[in-house]
Amino acid sequence: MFDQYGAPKWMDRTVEKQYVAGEMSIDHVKKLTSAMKYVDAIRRFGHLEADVYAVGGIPEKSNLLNAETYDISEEDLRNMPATWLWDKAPSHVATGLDVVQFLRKRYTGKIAFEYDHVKSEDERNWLLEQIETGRFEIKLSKEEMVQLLDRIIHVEGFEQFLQKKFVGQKRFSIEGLESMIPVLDRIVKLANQDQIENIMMGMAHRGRLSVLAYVLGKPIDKIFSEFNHAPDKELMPSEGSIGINYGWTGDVKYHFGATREVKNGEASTRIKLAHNPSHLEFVNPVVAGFTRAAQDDRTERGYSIQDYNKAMSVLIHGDAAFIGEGIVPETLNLSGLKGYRVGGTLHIIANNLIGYTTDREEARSTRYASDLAKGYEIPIIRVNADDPIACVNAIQLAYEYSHRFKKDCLLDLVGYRRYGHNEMDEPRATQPLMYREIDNHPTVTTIYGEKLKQKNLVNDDDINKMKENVQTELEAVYEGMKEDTLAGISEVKMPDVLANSIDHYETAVPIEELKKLNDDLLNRPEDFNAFKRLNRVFNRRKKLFEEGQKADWGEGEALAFASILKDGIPIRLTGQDSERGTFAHRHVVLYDTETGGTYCPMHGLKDAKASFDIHNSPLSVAAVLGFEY
Ligand SMILES: Cc1ncc(C[n+]2csc(CCOP(=O)(O)OP(=O)(O)O)c2C)c(N)n1
Repeated sequence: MFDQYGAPKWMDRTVEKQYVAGEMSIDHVKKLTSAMKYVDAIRRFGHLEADVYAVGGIPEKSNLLNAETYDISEEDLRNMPATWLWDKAPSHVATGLDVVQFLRKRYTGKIAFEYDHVKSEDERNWLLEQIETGRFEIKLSKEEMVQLLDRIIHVEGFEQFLQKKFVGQKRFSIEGLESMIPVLDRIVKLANQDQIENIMMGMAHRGRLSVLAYVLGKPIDKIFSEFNHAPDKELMPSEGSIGINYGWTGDVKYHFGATREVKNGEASTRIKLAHNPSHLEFVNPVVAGFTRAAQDDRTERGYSIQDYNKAMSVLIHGDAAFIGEGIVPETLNLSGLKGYRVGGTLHIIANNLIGYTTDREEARSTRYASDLAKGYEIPIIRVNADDPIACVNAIQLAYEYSHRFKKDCLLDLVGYRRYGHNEMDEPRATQPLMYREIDNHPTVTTIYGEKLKQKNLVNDDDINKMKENVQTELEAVYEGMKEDTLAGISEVKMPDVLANSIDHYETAVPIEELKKLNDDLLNRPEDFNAFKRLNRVFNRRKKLFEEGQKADWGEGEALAFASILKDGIPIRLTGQDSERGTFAHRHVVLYDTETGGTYCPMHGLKDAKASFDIHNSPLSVAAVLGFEY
């Protein structure tokens, strides 16, 4: 064969020699530019043909990924040295054809990548390098692969047990997206390794009980007991807020939050899942606010001091809700702003291809549920939920990006929904074809179990034993529940200030104290170039206050802030045009007329014992309110 065909052309460097000798034809140049365009297209559009759909059809072939579109043949590619197209090609990638085949594998596999919308060169290079070298991928040991199987068998077994024991009750099963649990496990592990003190999480109903049981470690008997007490057993075909009421707020079992402490060696990480309102996605700004609150040290005067290592945030979204609800872009818009940023949120779309009974085609004008994130330059990693190893790898990359660049990253976890929106709904009435496919689709434990069987890591007996063990464990918990009580679920009491009137609180401040605070508020740094017209306003106020013991609205507010800071209570004030005040009464951040630099008189208060944060917010109502809440 070698004699017959000789060495490949690229090896004798004919093309290179021709180039050096100035003999390169225009045809050569055309072929090279075509090949480069094709390679570029694979990087940019590989996601269009990626193998990320467990059900719901194989994506159509795209012309953008067709060599013919670029007028280049296999033969042409074979005759091209790899390094002409890809200077970092690994040594086994020799020809242009090898490059194409290698990159196709990388970009159209079980994980898809979209990062062409990211404009930072540094970030693009980093992502490209990670993706193409596969450096982010975790090398799971044999034991870890089996543990992963055991983990998803637990999740599946838990959901099946609930189905069996609490017939006709809603649980918003995770089935079809079981890999979400190992994904969250990985985040917890990485955050703990990085000594991040808090993981603040928000999510809606889908898979929440499994997350509570397996990620938050909520005692399973408690979950069972909440099922026993649900008065909505027979009623309520949809998600709603009628249900068991604890105290005055009233809520249902799949809205409860929880906290857990995980410890590994020295470092301890607290996971906090926020309570969820029925209103989808409204938890997003609340979780961002939790995270910022945990990061901000507010014990000294000036702006508070932020430490990203104190907390990170994780948000799990529904595919229909993420693209549909306006609160989502409102919250994403906060992510890069000084007053609101939290050093990167990990977003996971729990993508089951359907929202209640609404298909993709009806739910959005975009191709993907994640497309909104592109406008915020958030890298998108899409993964097939039927491949738990790919899922864990995908979140590893998302975490590393987010941690490194202190920016948001999104994992589009694509699976399906084995039942209806809830377990009382009949999805075959509205999605007959999809559910015919789902009914015939093996569960992830079966698919992954088969994979491990092929690797000789487990056999059928092992898998059956794992499954039986889960049912036995759960049965023991169920049988061991002594009484059907709700012990341990504390009633939420109405806060005093709401129960009684705020008028009971004494807030007056002695006039001498106010005078001193006022003097301090009028101090400026020596080299500060004040705006004269504003100075006149401040001087008029001073006169009015000292001579007439009167204060206008702006003066009154400034003195109120100052006295609160003196009491050691930090203040955070945000909203549209907060610094100046919409009607120009405040001016609590002053601009140097020569340098444009700023000075906040509240930061010059010698007696202040706490931080004063003030930020102009974007033009948002709900997200800003949620964040501050
Ligand atoms: C703001 C708001 N609108 C409507 C609803 C009612 N509702 C609850 S779940 C749901 C479908 C959500 O679909 P998706 O986001 O894809 O999540 P999935 O249930 O499929 O996991 C709807 C319309 C709600 N709870 N909140």
